[in-house]
Parts: sequence; structure tokens; C-alpha cells
Amino acid sequence: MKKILVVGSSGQIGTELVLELRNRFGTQNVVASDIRKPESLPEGPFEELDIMNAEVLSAVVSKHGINEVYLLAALLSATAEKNPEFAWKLNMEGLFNVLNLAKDKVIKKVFWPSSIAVFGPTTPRVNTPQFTVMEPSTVYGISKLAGERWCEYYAKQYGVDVRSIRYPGLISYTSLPGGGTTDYAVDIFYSAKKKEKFSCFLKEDTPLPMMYMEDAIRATIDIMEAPEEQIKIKSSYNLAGISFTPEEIYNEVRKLSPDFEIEYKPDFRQAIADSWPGSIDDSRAQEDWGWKSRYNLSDLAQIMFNNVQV
Ligand code: NAD
Ligand code: AKB
Repeated sequence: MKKILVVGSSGQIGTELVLELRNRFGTQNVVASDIRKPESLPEGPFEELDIMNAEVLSAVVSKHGINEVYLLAALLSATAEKNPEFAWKLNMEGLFNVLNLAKDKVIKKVFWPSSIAVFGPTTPRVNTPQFTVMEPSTVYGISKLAGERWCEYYAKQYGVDVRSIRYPGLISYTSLPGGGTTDYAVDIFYSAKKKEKFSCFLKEDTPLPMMYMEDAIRATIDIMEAPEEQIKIKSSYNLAGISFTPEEIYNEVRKLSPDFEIEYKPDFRQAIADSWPGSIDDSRAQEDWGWKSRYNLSDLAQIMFNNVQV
């Protein structure tokens, strides 16, 4: 029987992933865990767990008979730049603690997310290929690239079943984003709903790959449920949704709120965005495990505008 542990369950992705996993596999079979309790604790098991503590992790895994772990705990790009040493420690130690449980056959399967942040300024920016130059210039990107290499190593050397996606910037209304460079594309909807002028921390013509959360959750569960032989890439798969600039999403929001205003005040996050791809080629995910995104920019804007609560 499937027994799942989600680590980092109170964050932007975890909040929605836990709900969908519980819908599919049963509330009692999905244990949520985080260093902080979620704002509203949904029905179902929750453990307070610091992923850097391998002993507590083992105890939680054994207490609930866990056989699959979704590891979401990490510092994201903007927060990581403010505390590089801690970001490296959290992002790497958390991953090793989980991979080692899989190496020791205590758990059977691991999901660990990578990011478009693995790419850097020397990577081709348009339709970035699955395999290409990767020289990330942020501590977050360096930790994700190192994580990908370790996932592949554990898969090839120890037979660990680890599956990974390079998420683009994720857009959702249930839980706020946790300190990334793509967060502006969520924040813009809160300003629009509050009828405030939006101050954008990126320049108007900065394209970035993005995705609506429902697509990302579906991709996450699809890759985990695919037969193991279909997962040919053991590092991490490129995944594409929608690419747009701040000006393009602003124009879309203005269709829903015609008086909405924006100003551009780029900060340190501009340099991070400039080092990332503008669009992604995800043909390997499509070929290997049947990935296809469902939401375009206009769907996304409509859903966000209708659902963001201010
Ligand atoms: P988030 O910051 O919203 O959530 C992370 C959660 O981890 C938080 O609830 C936090 O309390 C928890 N956490 C932090 N330290 C912990 C620890 N020591 N032990 C246990 N829990 C801890 O992040 P998110 O957006 O949900 O991202 C989840 C994962 O997906 C991360 O690995 C991130 O790099 C990756 N990712 C996210 C995006 C995105 O746009 N959201 C894009 C690419 C990759
Ligand atoms: C961030 O901006 O840090 C994340 C990501 C793309 O990894 N949203």
C-alpha cells in the first residue's frame, strides 16, 4: 500500500500537492510535514519535521510506514541569495537525508523538484533544450544543479528510484509563493484585486517560463505514477507551460481590470531573471511520460483574478 510523506507541505506547492495526493490515494495515506504548521490545517496526518534532522526523518518514516517521499523543503532563489551558506546546507542536506533512505531501501520512491534555475547566463535562452550548457550563477541554481547530479548518481550507482522535474515559476492562489524571482507573476493579481498600482521588481520585457499550479501538480503525480522504465532521464526533466513578460501579463490582467496600473522598479532579482531561460523545450517529458500542459496565459489570468482572496 502507498504511504506518502510530503516534506515542506505548508509551502506554495505542498499545500496543493497534499490535497491532490489525498484525493487520489486517501487522506490517511498522505502524511504532511514541515517545520511550520500550515495556516489552516487540513484533515489528515501532520508531523513537525526539520528535513535536516535525519534521525527525526527516519522516526517519522518508520512511524507511518512511509514508502514514497516528495521532498519540497528548500530555500528559493531570492531568499537563498540573502543567505547562501544556509541555502546550500538546507537544499543539499535535505536531499541527501531522503536519498540515503532510498539507498538503504527504507523507502521505494523519491520526488525531488529541480528548477529552471539550473540554467545560467551561458545557456541558450530561447526554447532551452533538455541537454545544454548549465552554468548557474545563483546559489539556488548551483544547489539545484548539484542536486540533479546526485539524483542521477544515486539512481545509477544504487538503483534509487528518484524522479524530478525542472519546474518553471509556479502561479497559484491557495498559498503565497515562498521567496522566488518569479513571484511577481502571483503578486500582480493581489495588487489588481486590491485596486492598487503594482510595483514590479522585474523590467517589463523580461520573459520567463511559468506554469499554472494545477498543471504542475498533475505533472508531479504523473511522473511519479509513470512506469519506472519510462523515466529515462534520472537527473531532471525540462517542463514547459507558458512564457511571458511582465508587460504581457499586465496587459492580460488589464483586460479584467481596465484601470489597473503598473510601474517597473527592477531590483536584485532582475539579474537572476536575466540569467534564466525565457522559454523551455520539454519534448523529452512529452515523449517519455506523456506530459502536456493545459493552461494558456488568458486561462491563467482569468482563474487567478477570479480566485485570489484579498
Ligand atoms: P515554499 O518556500 O513555498 O515552501 C517550502 C516549504 O518548506 C515551506 O513551507 C517551509 O516552511 C518548508 N521548510 C523550510 N525548511 C524546512 C526544513 N528544514 N524542514 C522541513 N520543511 C522546511 O516553496 P515551494 O514554492 O512550495 O517550492 C517547493 C520546492 O519546489 C522547492 O524545492 C523549490 O525549489 C521547488 N520549485 C518551486 C518553484 C515555484 O515556482 N514555486 C519553481 C521551481 C522549483
Ligand atoms: C524561483 O523563482 O526561485 C522559483 C523557481 C523558478 O525555481 N519560482
